[in-house]
Amino acid sequence: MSASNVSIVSALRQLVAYTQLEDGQSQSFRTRAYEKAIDAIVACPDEIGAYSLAELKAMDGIGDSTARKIIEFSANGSIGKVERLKAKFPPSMLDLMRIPGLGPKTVLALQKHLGVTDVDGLKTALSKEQLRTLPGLGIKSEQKIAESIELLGLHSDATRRPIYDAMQIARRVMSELGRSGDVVSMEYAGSLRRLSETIGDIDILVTSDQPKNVVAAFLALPGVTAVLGSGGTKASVVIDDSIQVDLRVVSDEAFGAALMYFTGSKGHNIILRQRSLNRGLTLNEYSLSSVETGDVLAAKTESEIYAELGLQWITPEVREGTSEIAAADDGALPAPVRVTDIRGDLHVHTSWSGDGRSSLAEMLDAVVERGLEYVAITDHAEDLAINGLSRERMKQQAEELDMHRERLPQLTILHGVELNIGADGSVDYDPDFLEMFDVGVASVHSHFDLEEGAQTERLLTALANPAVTVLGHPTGRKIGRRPGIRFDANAVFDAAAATATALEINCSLHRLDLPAAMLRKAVDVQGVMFTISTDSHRVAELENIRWGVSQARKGWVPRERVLNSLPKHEFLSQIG
Ligand code: DGT
Ligand code: CA
Ligand code: CA
Ligand code: ZN
Repeated sequence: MSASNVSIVSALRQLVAYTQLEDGQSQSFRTRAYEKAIDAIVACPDEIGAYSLAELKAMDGIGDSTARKIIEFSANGSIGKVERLKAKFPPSMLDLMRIPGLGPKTVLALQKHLGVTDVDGLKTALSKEQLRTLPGLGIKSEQKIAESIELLGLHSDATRRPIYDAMQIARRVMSELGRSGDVVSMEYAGSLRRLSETIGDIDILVTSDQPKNVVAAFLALPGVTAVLGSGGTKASVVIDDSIQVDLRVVSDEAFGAALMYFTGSKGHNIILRQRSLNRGLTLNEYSLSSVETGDVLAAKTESEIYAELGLQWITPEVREGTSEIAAADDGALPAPVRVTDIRGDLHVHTSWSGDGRSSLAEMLDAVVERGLEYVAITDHAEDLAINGLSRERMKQQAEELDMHRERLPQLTILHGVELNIGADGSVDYDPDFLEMFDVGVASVHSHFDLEEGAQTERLLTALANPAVTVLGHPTGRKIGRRPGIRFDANAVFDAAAATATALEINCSLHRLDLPAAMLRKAVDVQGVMFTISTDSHRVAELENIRWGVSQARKGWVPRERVLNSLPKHEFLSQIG
């Protein structure tokens, strides 16, 4: 079986990183050649793993040396050059390169002069004030690096990966493994299925009557950099030196029981097992069965097992072992929001603003294709230095939208704008100009370091602005990269209710903002409404709606509190 495009691309990305280390610089003619090849492969609709050397070289953007490395990877699942460099530079040095302020040159110097090759070593060196002794570094850069580490949360647990990264790898592994003919069904479980923000390891569950073949295919996947263990029905590997993936193969009859067990959380499982015992039943990864007779009551699906325990099916996102089982018992767990409940997307960018990748027409067509009833086009307002639209451009966009309204009568197209909340809570343009918009999504894109009181005031001012319909990605966090602003949540949620401003649940896996714990608080404030919007910058990102829906579930948000689940006329009268 040849390697898929996604695997080839991630192998080339690794090659880029190691080449940067080898060269001690971020860019060289070699890294540029690899990156050009990556772009070419990403844009290529064919599976290039099956191409010959000549066919690869004939592709625009792929040169001789890169083509040879792709052939090597397709044949061996690894690239010799990368393997050689790994012997010199431990993979943990790549983690160091991800820390803002640490380029390849500094990471090399850390190894050469201090013997530091990982985050723990770096922290020790920082505490001994050794970085300032390195060539080209000083006290200032030492402080900067210490701050970066602090912000990234690397001090707490460097081994967990942001969900975005883990999801990419899980989907890649599953698409590769699915190509083996022996897989009947497949699902990711564990913290990934519960939509945790960071992932310790990826758990993948497969049903098959040929478990040995599935395990063999798993061990041979491209991108496997270590095998931690394997047996007849399970195996653990490391992918891209980056994250552990655990595989379990079970029979199709036991899929539900196994999926429940490996989804966890551990706390959820413990409470359910106790509940089973109280009823004379035993629950494990194979089945729910009678203690006395051993008869199997349920095993095939999760719903049957929950039903036998007198419970409604509990959506994985809330299985944290807190109060979800008690709530389900009382019928107090909200019915989970579904992707099909969403009738409109209220945060969509186009190539009108500099960071949008799809045209307005492409976006609108894709929205229609997805069966939405309404959409708000919300390109960036003028204060966002690189991407924002001037007043003139906004007026032009309004005219163009009229054209599309004629072209697409089945879709209600709203003219929106993504406003920037300034340090003082003010937004772009002036009140008269703002009146032209149907929807204003106001977001924090700057001044992340103000103290809590100032951030609260800032948000309260924005919420009080009549042009603001929705507070976009309210904390501004980027999971694993930026902690987001701190504010008095009670004050902000009360104000959201009082001003009828909806709180966004941003669907990007980098953001998932509001975070789940804050959603649960906001749900408790009567009158607060939510929007689930993709913040798409290209057509493909409209798909991300599923993550926002999942995040809403994790925050116990009831369907009727989701503004963009309302039928069109009701929705329009609400945003009036
Ligand atoms: P992670 O990997 O740290 O992000 O979090 P999880 O929840 O994916 O944890 P993991 O991979 O260790 O285990 C996956 C699931 O398997 C876990 O959520 C529940 C189940 N599980 C694992 N070990 C145990 C155990 O000792 N007892 C019980 N009841 N369940 C377990
Ligand atoms: Ca896990
Ligand atoms: Ca695991
Ligand atoms: Zn946006």
